[in-house]
Amino acid sequence: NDMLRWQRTGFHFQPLNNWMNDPNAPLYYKGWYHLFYQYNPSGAVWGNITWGHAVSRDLVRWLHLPVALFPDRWYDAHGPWSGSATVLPSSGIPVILYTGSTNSSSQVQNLAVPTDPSDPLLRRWSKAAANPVILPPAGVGLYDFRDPTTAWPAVDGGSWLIAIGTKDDSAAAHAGVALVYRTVDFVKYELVPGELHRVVGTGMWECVDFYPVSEGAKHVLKASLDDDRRDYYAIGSYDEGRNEWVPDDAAADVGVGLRYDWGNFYASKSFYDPAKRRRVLWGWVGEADSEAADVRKGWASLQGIPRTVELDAKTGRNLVQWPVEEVESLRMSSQKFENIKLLPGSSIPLDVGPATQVDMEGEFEIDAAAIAALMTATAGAGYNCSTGGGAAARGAVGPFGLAVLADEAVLEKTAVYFYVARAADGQLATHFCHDESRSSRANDIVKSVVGSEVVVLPGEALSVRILVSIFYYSARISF
Ligand code: DQQ
Repeated sequence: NDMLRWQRTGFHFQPLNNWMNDPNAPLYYKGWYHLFYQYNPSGAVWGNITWGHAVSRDLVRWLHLPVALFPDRWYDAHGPWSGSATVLPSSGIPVILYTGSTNSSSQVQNLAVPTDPSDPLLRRWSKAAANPVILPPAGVGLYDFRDPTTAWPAVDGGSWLIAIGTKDDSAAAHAGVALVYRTVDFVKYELVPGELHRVVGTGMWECVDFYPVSEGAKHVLKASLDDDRRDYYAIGSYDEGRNEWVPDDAAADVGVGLRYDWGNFYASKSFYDPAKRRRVLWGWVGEADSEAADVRKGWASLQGIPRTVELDAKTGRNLVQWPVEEVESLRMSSQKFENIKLLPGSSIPLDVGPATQVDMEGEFEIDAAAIAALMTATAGAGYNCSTGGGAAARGAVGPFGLAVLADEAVLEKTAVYFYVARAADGQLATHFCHDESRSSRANDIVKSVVGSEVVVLPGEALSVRILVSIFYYSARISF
């Protein structure tokens, strides 16, 4: 157990100990990136929620700071829950809006401002005397009204708009809904008539995120679906005058279409980084192993390495994400393996030597003859990562890729692979999947085989980037 307690991961952000969930209010201030997060200071399970706080110069190396928000008022007695920051252009100072789970567990929105804006580390926060600043409006469930977004400036040039997620269970709609509020001073708010968007059947929308891409030509709407604990986004057009966002493709609407990630990745939140003029995305990576194991090791969850996110110029229909470039500053040595020929059924060990963290880039070219043969074979019913038999089920062109975190005997391995198949329409479709079914020999772990189709243009090589974070033992953890 002592050994377990000292286990840490690399790459990803984690507090020194205990439980963490959603990323909150990411922001950039006076040369520092700030990350807040839902944090239980006294255990490795969800509860006693506060806002943990850490800062970084480069989004990679973090300095842990004291808890920023405690549940010390009636309006957040059961926890300062998730929220977002908005940096006001007039003063350059951020404000935070967060959900309070009140002393009766209803959900209200609260305002907090820096106590000392001259402190670049923003260590102390003052809760507004006017709190709570937003109560659930008529018709909205007291327990279904949470996670305010970052504000965006309205076209009137004077007011701000924010979105808040809820659900509508009337008339069996079970709809996820995003409502919009207008404010001038972040103290008084007005519900904007109508709804930004709703999708029937998707249930409660947690941690809504809403942001422009492609210089504002399109807007991304993201919701975290409480029902299935997954993040879904969609690309669409925003009309402020009508208070409406409409998806480009109704069949790929929020909650039914695109996902940021097929692994554990929930309650994500983005922010605009003015220093590098990019949008950066954070997401909570929950544990796949048991609560008992979390308690034994003394901590639970990570924030996945932050990603830059932008509209995929190639397709215009989806986002592309990449680990922030600063991650590359962690590279200490490198090795190249070239011209490796992968034959059917073969597996080739790559000796990367001893390392606790590995950042791999791979590129695959498929033998033209194999593709030609695939095209002349009878078209199948298509392929699906989750039902395709995983990394062990061999097809004509796939699975091929990388097996990481393998032990000497390859009894354990995590396979990350491509699979090229003919879709039902006869066209080639490339799938990118990962298979956790042999990622550990422990039997109390959720092991998934997941992935999706990826767009590949003719002549494009298949490239993959994998950050492997190997558990290491920390010599000392200070509390
Ligand atoms: N986690 C927070 C809520 C949010 C949920 C509570 C999402 O504000 O809806 O810890 O994981």
